Amino acid sequence: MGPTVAIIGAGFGGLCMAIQLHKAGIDSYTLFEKGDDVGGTWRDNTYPGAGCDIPSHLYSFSFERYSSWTRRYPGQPEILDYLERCADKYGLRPRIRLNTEVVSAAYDETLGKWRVRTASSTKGAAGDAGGAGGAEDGNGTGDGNGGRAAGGETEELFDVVVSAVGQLNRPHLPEIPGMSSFAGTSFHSARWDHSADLTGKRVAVIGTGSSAAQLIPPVAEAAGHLDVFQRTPNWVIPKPDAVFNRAARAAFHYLPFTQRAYREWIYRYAEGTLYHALAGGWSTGLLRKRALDHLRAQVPDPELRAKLTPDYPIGCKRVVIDSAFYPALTRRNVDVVTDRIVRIVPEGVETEAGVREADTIVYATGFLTTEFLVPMELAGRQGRRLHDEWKDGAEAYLGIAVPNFPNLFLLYGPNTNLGHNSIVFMIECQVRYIMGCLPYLKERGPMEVRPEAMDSWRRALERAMDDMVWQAGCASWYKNAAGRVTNNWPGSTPLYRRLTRAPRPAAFRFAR
Ligand code: N01
Repeated sequence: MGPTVAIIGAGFGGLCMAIQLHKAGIDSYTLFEKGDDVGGTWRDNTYPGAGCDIPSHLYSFSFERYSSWTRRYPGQPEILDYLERCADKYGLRPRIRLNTEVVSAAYDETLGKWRVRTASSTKGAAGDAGGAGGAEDGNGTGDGNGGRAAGGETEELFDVVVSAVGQLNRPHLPEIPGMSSFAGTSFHSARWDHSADLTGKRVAVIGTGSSAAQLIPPVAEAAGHLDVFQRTPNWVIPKPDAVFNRAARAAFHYLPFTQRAYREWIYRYAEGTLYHALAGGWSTGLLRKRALDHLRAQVPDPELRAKLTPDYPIGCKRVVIDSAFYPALTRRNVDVVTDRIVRIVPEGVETEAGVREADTIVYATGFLTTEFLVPMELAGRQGRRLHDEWKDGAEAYLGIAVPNFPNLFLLYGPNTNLGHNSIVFMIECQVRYIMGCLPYLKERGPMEVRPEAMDSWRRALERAMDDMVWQAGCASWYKNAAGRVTNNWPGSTPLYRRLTRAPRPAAFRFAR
């Protein structure tokens, strides 16, 4: 009998953790999922055109290669299908509790265990409301708090808690006056309202990040007229998508080395070209040139091109990887609006230059990214609240462990996001590390990272951050209100793999 493990969230992270526990013969885990199925972000984001701008073979588990990917860059349905297959193949379903939200977890020092409280969540896949219409000035829907049953909480004891809630799970609605006065339909990109028929309608899309870039082409095609409200232009590089023909798929299937070699090649390519650019290195100029060439090739109109040309260092915000976005913006039924939005009115969006009428407003305005593990309440030793410990910004040793919170492990935690490679790689590193901790737990009891280890980790991160492009020159979802980069990993992925190869006992305090 292994330790009892509570895993929170059934996306890539939670499923990976469950699979590795299962493979190790530890079936004493429970995977809590507040939505009504597995898949995490790939269950929530169903907007038209949703997909991944990281190649399929890299954006999947290294231990669960899938030879049937239909294209180089997978669409959302295909990724969701992959994750569902993984859950089925490894027999995880009986241990997954759907529609069950972890409300709080408190460490009981006497027992050396976590008291995990759950409540049944009631609405929809994402566990919260869908539309933006009822949200007055951005404070209402999409904060991940909805859907919790009143009362009816259950408490269970676990040795270990693994949070796998991700960084991009809570939609951000902007604070624009008058949002609830809008007479049409409105919703966030991650809570797509599939009952809204956009055919021939006047549509407004607010935001031009990666989600907007993916949904704008199909929306532009369906809509009568589309206004794209751009506050800041993004750097965009091409996405060389391609369908895998039968020969390629047969090669991946029957000659596994071809799949391994392909995966290794794209991994090294992403690492080599993009990481050095983010670190202000030799490839910055090349990447910038590639983006500007892409813009020039796809947008002939110099006035529109000027609007779309960023004036901050490339990589400072997440680079958009897309080849259909710019052509959609050049369509005759699409306007790129750069006038500042003043308010939402019943007829549409009012800017400094006047009202733009709309039947539907899509808020492609990103996520609440720097408030990690919200809205859960976690309490460690002496009842210390995790959110108090993190009041100046979330942080964790290796992005995984937090002082005073024994046997709590984080997947895709603070400072482990990438702007240049596959997050699945990072998750696998973290899961391997946590698996490496379990034998210590068995022999020496609950383990907790030492404050000194956290301090030296923080100093190393700060030193590495100095080189990175995210620090200055732009606002982004990578930074908290105080300007501290809480989300991104400033090193290379081979370095992270090395650092997380195995736990260093000297970095931890053990109960015995
Ligand atoms: O969100 P974003 P996203 N008024 O935060 C604008 C991942 N992802 O959902 O730049 C007007 O990037 C905001 O403007 P500005 C990926 O990591 C991956 O698109 O702040 N505009 C911006 O244009 C990505 O980075 C895939 O000035 C307002 C937009 O809204 C992350 O998810 C696919 C505003 C928000 O962009 C988030 O992407 C999709 C306001 N008040 C997403 N507030 C893959 O393919 C915000 N904006 C892997």
